[in-house]
Parts: sequence; C-alpha cells; structure tokens
Amino acid sequence: MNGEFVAWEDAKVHVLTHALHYGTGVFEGVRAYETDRGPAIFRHDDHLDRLEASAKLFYMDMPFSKEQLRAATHELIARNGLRSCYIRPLVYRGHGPMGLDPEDNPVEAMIAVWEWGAYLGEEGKQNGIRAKVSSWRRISPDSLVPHAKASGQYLNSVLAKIESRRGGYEEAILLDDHGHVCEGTGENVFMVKDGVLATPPQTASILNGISRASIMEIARDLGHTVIERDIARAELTLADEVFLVGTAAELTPVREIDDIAIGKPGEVTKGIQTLYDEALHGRDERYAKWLDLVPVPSKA
Ligand code: PPE
Repeated sequence: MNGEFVAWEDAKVHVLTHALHYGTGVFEGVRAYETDRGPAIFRHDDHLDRLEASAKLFYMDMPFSKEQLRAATHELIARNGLRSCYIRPLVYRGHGPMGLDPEDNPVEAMIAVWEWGAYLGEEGKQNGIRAKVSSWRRISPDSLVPHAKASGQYLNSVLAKIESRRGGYEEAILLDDHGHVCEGTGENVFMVKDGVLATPPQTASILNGISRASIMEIARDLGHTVIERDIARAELTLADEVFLVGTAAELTPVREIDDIAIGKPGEVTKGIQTLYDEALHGRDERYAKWLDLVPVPSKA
C-alpha cells in the first residue's frame, strides 16, 4: 500500500476514502501462472498500460511508475511464496475533501495477490455455463467510459450479475446501448459460426480485453479467421459455439443462452482453450513474449 508492504490484517483505509463513496478508482485484474521457470505474470506490461490508460481517462496522476508497480508486484509474489495467483492493483482517490470534485484528493495505490481458482467454476470451464442476456445494458460512452477499468463503473456489472444469478444462470451477457452484443459482466465474448470467429469491436462499448487480444492472436495462429464486428443478439443464440474470455474467467465456454441450447463446448473452442492454457503456463515458446517471469529466491 502506497509503497509499503503491509500485513493482510493491517491493509486498511479510512471510511472517508473518496473511492469508497464515489467509486473513484481504477484497477486491473492480472494473473500469474506456474511455469517451468517459476511464476510468470501474463501480459503484465499490457495490464499496467491499461491501468495507466484508465487513470488518465479519469484525470488521475499515477503515484508510481509502471516499473515501480512491476517490481513491487514481483516482490509481493515472492514474499508470499505464491507459485500462481491473481493480482489486483488498485489506484484510487483517498481521504481528503468530500464532494464530487476529487482533484485535491490524494491518488493512492495498492496491490494485493491471492490464490483464485476458476472464476466461473471448474465445471463451467470444462462443460460450459448457462448465460442470460441481461435486462441491463452495458454502460454507454455517452455517460461513462467503457474503455476504462474503473471501480464505480462496475455497479453496472454488479446489477447484471445479481440478476443473472438470482435467475438461476452463471453469467449475464450485456448488450450495448445500440442493442448489439457487448460482453459479460467481467469477460469479453466470442462466437463461432460456420468456422469463423467473431467478437464485438471496441466501438461496441467493450472493455478492451487483454485475454480477448491474446485469444484473437492464438485463434489466427491456429488458422482460424477472426472478425471484429457488431453481433446481433439472436446471432449469439444461433451460433455454433460461444465462449467468454477474461483474466479471472480465462476461457469459459457457454452452453446455453436464454434457455436455448448451444451445446457442449465445440472443437474450435476446445482447440483454442488448450493452446491458450499452454501459453498461460509457458509451454509454447511462441507466446513466451507474454510472460513476465518473477524472480524468486532460490532454495539455497
Ligand atoms: N470486460 C469486463 C467488463 C471485465 O471486467 C474484464 C476483466 C474483461 C472484459 C476481460 O478483460 P481482460 O481481463 O483484460 O481479458 N475482468 C476482471 C475483473 C473480474 C472481477 O470479478 O473482478 C478480471 O477478469 O480480472
């Protein structure tokens, strides 16, 4: 927290923290995986770039450089003795003047790491989940900033998530303000139709996902055609295969949307899921460029 290593039970903030009242924070979700060469953070640099971009879009000056955040994350993982983990950096407006003008509030930073298993369940990752198109639309660029990973904006995801779970589904898929398919509450979405992959473009109010970019590259390496284009709601339901991708969820197939079966995870999905897993765990040299190896003290 703010440059110090703090024990879990002492990692506290004041109740008048600006971000607690108004959601004025930006964050990242990153994962480190166990590889032959020790823990490796997947696309760390890209996540830190997006953190800086999110801060910029909300007029926050980053209190630490990317290199400082990177070094602190390495040390945090090493000190906790973790071989794989989820990493959550948060840059937020701290305690200061109350009210909506935050520019005199300090910008603070924290990074936490913990072990976090399959986000949508191990069962879901293997056999697919049931999703429902949400009654909530994804935040529009008219009112908020879909490109930013900002804390307050997640109230939109929280509403959609609660609605879908209470309705008996594992995940919600939100449409954008034009009624086109946008994304899950914390994942980007892909569909496969007649062998071609499609995913909504950046203009469809998506978060510019890092898993999404990786999956597009991997799918193309496997010889698939990947198109970024607007997708109609019914196209998704009628697709041959649908899957969600995100740091927390990794690649999770969707087997049913709005109570209409898509079916068991298909061949295209499974092929991409397998190669993605190889890439995450440093088992394919082509994707070694994505790994930020964490130096861990040797046993000697
Ligand atoms: N859309 C949203 C809205 C989103 O939150 C995420 C990540 C993505 C797409 C995929 O982005 P990327 O992780 O770069 O591939 N969601 C993070 C937060 C999940 C949470 O519950 O918190 C994550 O996956 O870490």
